[in-house]
Order: sequence, then structure tokens, then C-alpha cells
Amino acid sequence: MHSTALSLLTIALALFTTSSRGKISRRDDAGLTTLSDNSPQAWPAPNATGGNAWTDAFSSAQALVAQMTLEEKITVITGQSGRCVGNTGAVERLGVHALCLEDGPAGVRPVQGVSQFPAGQAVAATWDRNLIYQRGYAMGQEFFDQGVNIALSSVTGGPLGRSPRGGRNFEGFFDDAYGTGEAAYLTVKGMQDAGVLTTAKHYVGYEQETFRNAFNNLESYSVFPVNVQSPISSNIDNKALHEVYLWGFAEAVRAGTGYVMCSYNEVNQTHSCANAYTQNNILKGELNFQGGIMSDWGGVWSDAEFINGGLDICMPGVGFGGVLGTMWGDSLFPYVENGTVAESRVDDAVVRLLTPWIFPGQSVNPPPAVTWNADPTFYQTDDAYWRDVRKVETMALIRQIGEDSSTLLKNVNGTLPLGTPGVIAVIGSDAGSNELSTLEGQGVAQFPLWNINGTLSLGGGSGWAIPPYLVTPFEAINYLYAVFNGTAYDAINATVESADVTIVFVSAFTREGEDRATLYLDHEGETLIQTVAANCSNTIVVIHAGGPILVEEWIDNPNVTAVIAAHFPGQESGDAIASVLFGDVSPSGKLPYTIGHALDEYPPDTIVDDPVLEPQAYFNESTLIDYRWFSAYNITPRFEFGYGLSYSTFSYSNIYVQDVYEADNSTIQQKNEPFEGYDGSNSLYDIITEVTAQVTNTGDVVACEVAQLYATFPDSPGIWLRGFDKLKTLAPGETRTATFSLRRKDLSLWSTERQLWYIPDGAIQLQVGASSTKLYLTASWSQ
Ligand SMILES: *[C@@H]1O[C@H](CO)[C@@H](O)[C@H](O)[C@H]1NC(C)=O
Ligand SMILES: *[C@@H]1O[C@H](CO)[C@@H](O)[C@H](O)[C@H]1NC(C)=O
Ligand SMILES: *[C@@H]1O[C@H](CO)[C@@H](O)[C@H](O)[C@H]1NC(C)=O
Ligand SMILES: *[C@@H]1O[C@H](CO)[C@@H](O)[C@H](O)[C@H]1NC(C)=O
Ligand SMILES: *[C@@H]1O[C@H](CO)[C@@H](O)[C@H](O)[C@H]1NC(C)=O
Ligand SMILES: *[C@@H]1O[C@H](CO)[C@@H](O)[C@H](O)[C@H]1NC(C)=O
Ligand SMILES: *[C@@H]1O[C@H](CO)[C@@H](O)[C@H](O)[C@H]1NC(C)=O
Ligand SMILES: *[C@@H]1O[C@H](CO)[C@@H](O)[C@H](O)[C@H]1NC(C)=O
Ligand SMILES: *[C@@H]1O[C@H](CO)[C@@H](O)[C@H](O)[C@H]1NC(C)=O
Ligand SMILES: *[C@@H]1O[C@H](CO)[C@@H](O)[C@H](O)[C@H]1NC(C)=O
Ligand SMILES: CC(=O)N[C@H]1CO[C@H](CO)[C@@H](O)[C@@H]1O
Repeated sequence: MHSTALSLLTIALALFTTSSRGKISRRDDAGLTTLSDNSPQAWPAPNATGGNAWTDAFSSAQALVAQMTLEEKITVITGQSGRCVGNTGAVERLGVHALCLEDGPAGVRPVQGVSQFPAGQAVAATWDRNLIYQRGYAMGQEFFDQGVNIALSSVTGGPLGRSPRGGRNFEGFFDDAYGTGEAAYLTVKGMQDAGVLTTAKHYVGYEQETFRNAFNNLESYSVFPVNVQSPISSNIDNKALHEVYLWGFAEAVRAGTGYVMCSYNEVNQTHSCANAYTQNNILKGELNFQGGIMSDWGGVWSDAEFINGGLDICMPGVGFGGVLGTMWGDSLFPYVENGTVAESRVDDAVVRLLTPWIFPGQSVNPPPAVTWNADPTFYQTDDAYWRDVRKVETMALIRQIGEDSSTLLKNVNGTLPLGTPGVIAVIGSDAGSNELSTLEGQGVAQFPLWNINGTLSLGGGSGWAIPPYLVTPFEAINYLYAVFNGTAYDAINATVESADVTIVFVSAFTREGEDRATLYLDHEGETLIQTVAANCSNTIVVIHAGGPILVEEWIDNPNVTAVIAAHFPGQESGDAIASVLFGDVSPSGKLPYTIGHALDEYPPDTIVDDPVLEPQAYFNESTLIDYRWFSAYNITPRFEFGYGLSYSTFSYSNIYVQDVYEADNSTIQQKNEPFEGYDGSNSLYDIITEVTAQVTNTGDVVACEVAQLYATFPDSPGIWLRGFDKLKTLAPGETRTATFSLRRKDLSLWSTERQLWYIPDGAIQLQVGASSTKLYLTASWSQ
């Protein structure tokens, strides 16, 4: 092994000449065929127009740029040192301030005095559009009140969940294009309505952590030295790009996101942040994106190629102490002077940065000044230093999302809710306090990189947020008998023996920078469950995890009487799960991903870890990710996408399909996506069909039900989620109508040959039911 690595390294050094970061000259003969032409010659950068929504702000931005020197323009679009995770350059003589950019998708990080929200995947599990919007709004308020101009949030489709092992899947929403699109639209809208600007990320095809950014020698997978190895290349066909990976970004752009973050990976062997095909042609052309494309931190490898390839804002630029390289700034200047980069390209980049900032009025009514310093060197732990911007109602919102995302996977003979249970034992480290969350100091509180040994409320990395407090399951359940050490089997046996019911809390940590090695639990969770179940005929399992867990070793054990997937619920974790266990609310979450029987039921090879210089991820499964793969290959999973039980039961009846026409009124920024049937005034987002179905609560408790609609297109494999409607607090016996408003796009496929969306000829099957496999009602529709 050693000699192989050494000889590869020698080859590597021969192939590349490196001086400083990003000044690489790479030979073309690395043995790869070019997949597509991604050059700016083929796809020149479109100039911004401001779109239909930002006309005045666009003119103001242009007027400012006209007064700037070249140095000033380059300063504005290059990240600088400052108090925030990212800081743009200022031109104070023109009133252009340094903007503060801060993580992340589940709250402001690394900042105290803010809330730790449920993960994106958790709010997705509620399937509740109102809660998704409210979470976005509440997060947006905290960002703005902390002084942040631009939130590095949210994850609108990169990763989307191509691999069940993906380390950052928890940060995004559903492992599905449509579901993620709905959540992306609502989250961008909610956050921007609250005054902060959003960054839709990570664009595009960013589906694994392994080899994501070879520049960063801190990454756990580093094989070759910094500057030598290329990031993973996501090789995606044109149909999957449109129908799967682009969908959520299209919704974020439609919702008016100010910024889009390009990703670390390559797309078809060109750095995502320099890829003129995906940035200039698709994002700025087809999606008509009028804001700025910002790099992920360390995603820029050279100067001219990146700005010509469509990148507008270089982060961290010359800031961050050079840890992630030093790009643009002075080094971009000579390329503009000698014409390699047109000055008009620089002007356009500045306009794209300033327009979204001017539009909502931040230039005249900025957020309050930051009181803190997120720079690791200056990070403060003293409470007096932090402004507490939390609102009381946000705690209730976080708790409600925790309750309504709880996904009941198994419940034998009404084990749950716990009525008068007698003696309860609570077992597992995931029930107890999380030492990391209370540890002070940077590094630990800021960005957990290792497994947490208390209850897991969120995954690690830049998607982490520091909780102001964390209600543990044990505190909320408040019973006497508890063993937190999940491998102290003697103590567990002794405790379980005298209990009438045992609740076992298990978890699986997942984080940025590392994919999950397996789909199993941490801390010997499987052994823990089996030990308890061997000794307790009423064993309830609660799982805190950021993706699917294989449950085969224990799920059919008759002593395992109930199982809840509680996702990553944020700071109100214990309160939320207690409400569900004791029946204050009926669980109504449904899985936003598929739980298979084994890893090999999912598409193969979705995490590429070959230790080579040019790792290649071929998205051979094309559009068939997650439940679409299972449906196309007739694989019955253990728990299907969209599955989740309730304390009540429901029946479905009377599907009805009716053609309607409701002109799109939710698009904030118009797009250019081509479609068949365009008549000069209609939109791909017009509602053209409405499907309704009756849902009756046939049980005896008040409960919510998520009715789902899936479409099957003629001669096309796999089903597609195309609608969902959460019917809330249905009384026993009550019948209500679920409504699915289908837009032209929801009934369309992408033609690679014709480069447009089209509604296929023939009957499209529309099925409604309680999950992706429990489709009780079927109708068909054709154009
Ligand atoms: C952008 O505008 C500049 C002039 O400002 C022009 O030279 C360039 O061709 C335009 N780019 C495109 C793609 O239209
Ligand atoms: C990648 O290259 C293949 C083969 O040339 C092409 O069909 C596909 O459209 C390209 N995808 C992207 C995202 O550029
Ligand atoms: C432009 O300047 C850059 C940076 O100094 C240099 O590497 C490049 O060769 C120059 N190109 C031309 C065409 O002069
Ligand atoms: C569930 O209840 C039914 C009816 O009381 C009983 O026949 C069945 O054995 C019970 N199942 C389990 C697993 O306890
Ligand atoms: C929990 O993790 C922290 C940080 O790694 C460590 O200091 C502590 O000893 C751990 N506690 C237990 C009980 O494992
Ligand atoms: C948990 O219990 C086992 C078995 O008694 C012991 O070896 C281990 O050190 C304990 N862990 C902690 C963190 O106390
Ligand atoms: C705990 O109980 C189980 C089941 O009765 C048994 O297999 C195991 O050996 C016991 N462990 C200890 C440490 O007592
Ligand atoms: C279920 O628990 C009882 C103790 O309550 C035990 O006797 C039995 O062996 C357990 N069954 C299994 C399958 O572990
Ligand atoms: C995926 O496609 C590539 C290119 O066509 C091929 O070389 C590779 O073997 C395929 N991988 C799998 C797992 O089918
Ligand atoms: C869009 O139209 C629908 C149906 O007329 C209406 O219910 C909704 O409130 C409108 N939304 C906006 C944002 O105007
Ligand atoms: C009910 C039951 O099976 N109890 C057992 C639990 O574990 C202890 C220790 O192994 C046994 O002594 C009990 O019989």
C-alpha cells in the first residue's frame, strides 16, 4: 500500500506544477475524455438585467459601479478579513458597505444568542408548508438582528441525497427534487421576507463529501497533498441535471434568492465555480438568475478562469488568514488590465452583488452592527459579548417542528402513546446531556467535527448552530430510571428488569467533510437495542439521525414495540419527543428519504472513494435516486419514502382531476426555462390541473395526515412526487379534501434532444395516497 501511494504521489508531482494555491497548470493528458465543453468561449457570461423584480435596484447598482475604479470593483467582489465568516469589500465613499456573510442552514453560526433550529431534513419530515416558511422567517429574523446581510443558507439541492451515506444530507430537505423545490422556495421566501438575503447552495451536483475539495488538507479523506488532487467530478447527464439536481435551484431563483453558492466539486471535469455551462448558460441563462454567484470557501482555484466562467463573488477571497487560499484581489487585477478578463465582466459581477442588497433596502436600512467576532482567533465566549436576538415564539415553533417531524415507524397494538405506563426506564447516551453543546470555546461549540456523546440535536460542520440550551429527552420525560452509558450492559439489565417500558435513545452523527461509513447507529446502538429488548417486552426506540438507518437487526423483534425517527430536531428535542410519546400530539411526520433493508438496495457506487488524482462520480442512475430507484426496479424497501404512522388511521376516497388555469402568481423573478406550448404570455409555473381527494380520519384521536400525489409518465421509469397536502388536526370521523395544484412543470419532462420541458403524449398516471407505495387512488390525465 505504501509503495503504491508513493508512486502515485510521484506521478502526481510530475503531472502538476504547483506554486501557490490555485496557480496550477494542469496537463490535458490525465487520461480522461472531456465530457462536455464548459468553457466561457462556448458559454459567455450573460450580463445582468435586474430581471422583472429588481429593475430600480439594478439601475442604482449600475450607477454605483460607473463611479468605481477597477481596484474598488475588485475589492467589492473579493472576500476580505473581517468579523464575519465572509466579508465583502467596502467602497465607503459611495456608501457601499462591507457586507457580513454568516452560516448556516439551521441558524446563525458561530454566534451565540441565537436559536438552534431543526435541520432542513427535519422540517422536511413535517411536510408542512407553513412550518417550512415559518422556520425560514424565524431564522431570517435572527440573522438580520445579529447584523448579518447575507445568510449562507439554505441547502436547496446540493446535496439532494443521491447517496444515503451523504454527510451533509441532513442540511437539505427531501431526497427528492419536487419536495426540495417546495422547501427551497418557502425557505428563501421566508428568510428574505425577514430582511436577510439568502444564498442557495451548493450549485450543483454536490453529492458527496469524500474528495469534495482536495485543496483542504484538513479533510479526513485527504490522500494526496494539498494542491495536487482534483475534487470529485460529478458527471451528470443533461436530463438528470434538469429533472433532479436543478429543480430546487430553479425554485430558489424563482423565490428571488439574492445569491447562489457554487460548490466544491467539479461538474463534468470543470470546477463548479468555473463551469461556464452550468453557471453562464444554465443558471444565468436558462434560470435567468440576476443575483451573484458566490464561491464556497476554498472552491476557487485560479483567478481569470473562475470569473470568466461566471463566478461573481470570491470567498473567502483574500480573507480568512489565507487558510483556504488567497484568490482575486490584487492577483485578478493584471488579468483585467491585459484583457484576459473583460472589465465589463467585472462590472457585471459587482452589479450582481449589489443589486440584491439594494433591492430590499439594506443599503439604506442596514441590519444592526455586529457586536461579535466570528473569526476563530477572536471568538468570544463571554455572554456579555453576545446580543440575544431570540424571540419567545421561536421556541414554540422549534418545538412544534420537532413534534410534527417525528416519524412513527412502528407501533404495535397502540404501544404509543404511553398512557399510564408504570415504571419507565430511559436508556442511551442520546437521552442525556450533550457535553459538547455546553462546552465553551471555539472549535468545540463552533463546529463539532467528531461524534457527540449526548443527545444529538443537529449534525456537525457549518450546518451546526450553537444551541442556547438543549432540552434532553431525559429531562423532558423526567423519569427516575435512566442509564446514559449505552454500553454499561449490567446497569442497563438491572434497570430494564424493573421497568414496565423502556425507551432506548440511539443516534447516528453525520457532518460536513465526511460521508457516513455505514448506515448503522453509533455507540453500538444495535447491541444496545437488542440487549434491552432481550430483557424488556415493551422496548420503544427513538432515533436521532441525519439520514436512513438500517434497522433489520432489530426491527422485527416482537419486544421492539414502537420506533420513532426523530431526525435532528434542534434545541427543543426533549420537549418535542415527550409530547409525542405521551400523546399530547399524534406524530404526523413522514420520511423524507427511503429506508432500505440494506445499502445495496440503493443505487450503487454513489460515494466514490478511489484514491486517484481525478476521482470521477458517474451519475449512472441518472434521475433514479432514492424512491425513484426503488420504484423503477420494483424493490420494496423496509420503510418507503413518505411513510409514517399516526395514532389515528385514515381512509382515502374520491380522487378527482379537473383542468384549471391559474396564472402563476408566486414567481418573484421570472425565468427563461424553455417549454413546449409557450405562447408568449404563459408560464411553466401556471397551474393547469387540480387533483382532489377525500381523506377521512377513521381513528379516534385528532391527528394530521400528509396526503401525497405521485405521477408516472408514459414510457418513463419510476414515480415522481408532484404534490403533497398536510391536512391538519382532523377530528375523529372528519373528512377533508386534499388538494394538489399541478403546474405545467409538474406534468412535464425535460427533452435533452430539444432542450425544453414538454408534456409527454399519452396518459400520465396520477396516484394519491399515504406514502410512495401506499397509493390508494389512481386517475389519469393527458393534455
Ligand atoms: C455584456 O456587456 C458588455 C458591454 O458592457 C458586452 O461587451 C458583452 O458582449 C456583453 N455580454 C454578453 C454575453 O452579452
Ligand atoms: C456532461 O457531459 C455529457 C457528455 O458530453 C453531456 O451529455 C452532459 O450534458 C454534460 N452534463 C453537464 C451537466 O454539463
Ligand atoms: C495576463 O496577465 C496574467 C497575469 O499576470 C498573465 O498570467 C497572462 O499570461 C497575461 N495574458 C496575456 C494574454 O498577456
Ligand atoms: C395485538 O393485539 C391483538 C388483539 O388483541 C393480538 O391478537 C396480538 O397478538 C397482539 N400482537 C402483539 C404483537 O402483541
Ligand atoms: C464526551 O465528549 C467530550 C468531548 O470529546 C469528552 O471530553 C467527554 O469525556 C466525553 N464524555 C463521555 C461520557 O464520553
Ligand atoms: C460505559 O460502560 C462501560 C462498561 O461498564 C465502560 O467500559 C465505559 O467506560 C463506560 N463509558 C463511560 C463514558 O463511562
Ligand atoms: C443482560 O441481559 C441479557 C439478556 O438477558 C444477557 O444476554 C446479557 O448477558 C446481560 N448482560 C449483563 C452484563 O448482565
Ligand atoms: C422479550 O422480553 C421477555 C422479557 O420480558 C423475554 O423473556 C423474551 O425472551 C424477550 N423476547 C425476545 C425475542 O427477546
Ligand atoms: C458508469 O458509467 C461509466 C461511464 O459510462 C462506466 O465507465 C462505469 O462503469 C459505470 N459505472 C457503473 C457502476 O455502472
Ligand atoms: C395567487 O392566487 C391564488 C388563487 O387565486 C390565491 O389564493 C393566492 O393568494 C395568490 N397568491 C399571491 C401571492 O398573490
Ligand atoms: C425479565 C428478564 O429477562 N430479566 C432478566 C434481565 O437481565 C438480568 C441480568 O442478566 C436477568 O437476571 C433477568 O432475568
